[in-house]
Amino acid sequence: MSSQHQADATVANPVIPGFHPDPSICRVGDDYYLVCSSFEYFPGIPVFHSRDLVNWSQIGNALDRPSQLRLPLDMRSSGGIFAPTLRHHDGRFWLIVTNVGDGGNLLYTATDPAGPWSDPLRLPGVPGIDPDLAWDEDGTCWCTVAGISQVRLDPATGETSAPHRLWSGTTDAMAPEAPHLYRIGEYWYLLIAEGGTERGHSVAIARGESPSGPFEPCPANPILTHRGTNRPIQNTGHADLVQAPDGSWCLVLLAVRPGGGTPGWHVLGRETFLAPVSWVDGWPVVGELELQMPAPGWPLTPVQPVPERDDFDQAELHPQWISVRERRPELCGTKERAGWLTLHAAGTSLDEPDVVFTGRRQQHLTCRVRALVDASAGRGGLAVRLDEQHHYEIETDAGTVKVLARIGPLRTEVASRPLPAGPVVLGIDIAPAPPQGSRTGPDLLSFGVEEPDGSFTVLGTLEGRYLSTEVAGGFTGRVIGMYAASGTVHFDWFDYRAA
Ligand code: 6LW
Repeated sequence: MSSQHQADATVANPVIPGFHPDPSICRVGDDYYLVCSSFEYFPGIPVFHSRDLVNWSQIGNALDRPSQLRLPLDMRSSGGIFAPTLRHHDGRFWLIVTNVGDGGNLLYTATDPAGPWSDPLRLPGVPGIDPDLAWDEDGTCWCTVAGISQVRLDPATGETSAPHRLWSGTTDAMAPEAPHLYRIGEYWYLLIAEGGTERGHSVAIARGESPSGPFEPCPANPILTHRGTNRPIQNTGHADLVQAPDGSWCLVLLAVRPGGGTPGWHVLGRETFLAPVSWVDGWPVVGELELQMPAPGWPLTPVQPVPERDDFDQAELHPQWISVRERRPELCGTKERAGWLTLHAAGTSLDEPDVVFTGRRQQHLTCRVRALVDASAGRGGLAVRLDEQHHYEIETDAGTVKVLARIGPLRTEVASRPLPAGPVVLGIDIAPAPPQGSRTGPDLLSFGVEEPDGSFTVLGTLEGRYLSTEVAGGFTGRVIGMYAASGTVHFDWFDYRAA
């Protein structure tokens, strides 16, 4: 790692691209740690580290054992892990989160945020989603949830006081949620999101002298929203405040990058952005939120990018890889055939909740994916997945290769071609759609095979809007990966390149 200072350069937003919503951040000395929601995917809650708030690397997933994360098969996609809060207190990291598929709010602790994290302490008395943790000067722990309500929490036992209402946010604004409570200077600040997690999303704040209220709303609320603007970054909300290395302040927040014409479709899910904050009269003022922002005044600490190609030559999978609902070692792993990822089918297709699928988030609007697949003992391939009802795939069973699409209730075979025996390189190319007026979709996805001479033959090209949140609904984003639909399928390598 090298250190550098780029006085007149810019840095890119989002700082963590792809499906990384509901960021929560904490600072410990010179280190920053950040977590995101993970919904139906296992392992859950990606954990990132940074020294500069701009360059982040994933150091693990907090919930990587079945005893920590239960995602039942009857739980729909976009259920599961919602909106964690990460804090450091009393020499330990604390992670509080709602698992809507497993009974509600859960509390975990760790001494190292890379793990291992504890098994969960269940919190039946915490009355809603988006739980926050804050400790006052007396050591009392306050847990604040969407609504906005609060309980006193004993983090050792999980016991809570009766809930009381703190604030309902701006009059008539929908969905007051994502509360975070901070002591900054002489006030307690209650930061929330409101307006819903779609185009109306916004960030508002109130302050008071006590962590349990009363709170006075900021006269300038919302302190951040891009609603009704033509800015490329939309749905701005669900934020967390943090002090920067130079003592100034920043927000991490979620937002999206819609593409195409009307109404605009975002395909990568809700991503993590960074915005500068200044203080005026004891209120935070959020600076410009841009795709390219002026480089901060503190030194930048670049991180090693994740290698483009994973050769599956390690016993453990890199933390970027996520599976649907569970990852049973006997069905998914690199130990059975050295240097290959082996998948054994459970469900019969990506339509099923128990599909054996392992993928990574699509993080770039333009990207190229290739994988060497041996399906001599089964059927499977590469898929772009939004949920069970919205996915495209290229699938081989040794004798043939097919392009398949599932959009809502419809399933269709887009193309089919015979294949010679032996492993085959399957591929997906994704790029923004050329503009063709207001109904242009966000992007095009081309599925094909690599020929022995290295050229790429496209078998089918599909429109990307059907794999967008505006069409599919839910809270996630695209995940691109490998799956087995029948028998056993081996993958020698998987290569993802941003273009
Ligand atoms: C989360 C809520 C939200 O619980 O979306 O955008 C919900 N904000 O705070 C799911 O991520």
